[in-house]
Amino acid sequence: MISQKMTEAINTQINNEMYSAYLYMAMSAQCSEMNLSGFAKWFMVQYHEEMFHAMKFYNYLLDQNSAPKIKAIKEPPAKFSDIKEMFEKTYEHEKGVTANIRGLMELALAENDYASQNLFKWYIDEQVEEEKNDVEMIAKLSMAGDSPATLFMVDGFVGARGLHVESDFTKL
Ligand code: OFO
Repeated sequence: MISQKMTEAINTQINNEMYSAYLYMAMSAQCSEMNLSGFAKWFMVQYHEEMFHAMKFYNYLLDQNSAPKIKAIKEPPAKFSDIKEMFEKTYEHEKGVTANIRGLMELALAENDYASQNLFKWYIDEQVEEEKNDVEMIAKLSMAGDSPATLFMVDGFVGARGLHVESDFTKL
């Protein structure tokens, strides 16, 4: 059993994760429009990862006999000036997500809620990976500069990213 305050905080984070998925779907759509299919795939994999994050929280609420509350998802920005800006925005967004997860952990610590602390530990580790990916991508794109040929090569490289999370949420 978790507190009402914790239920509400997790519900808010489900919505944040759904927004993350939506944001990366918007970025994937723009990459497809730009014929950068590798980056489009990278962001679509990220979309699935975010859906996984949302559904992991969702299932935790069900396991704790607390009702998930489905709220409206904010509209993401539709256009970005270029790929590098997308990753800079992604990095800023992920730093915000890290702060959200830390807030959840602080609440769990204040409430001596050990089960939620265990769950949030998984997200804390995940955020280290998420931010690292963005920093590496920004560095690669800085090295590529304005060269379309190099961007084409990087597009091929990032398109090799595979999906390593469960996307059938009936199995979580
Ligand atoms: Fe991108 O980590 Fe969830 O939101």
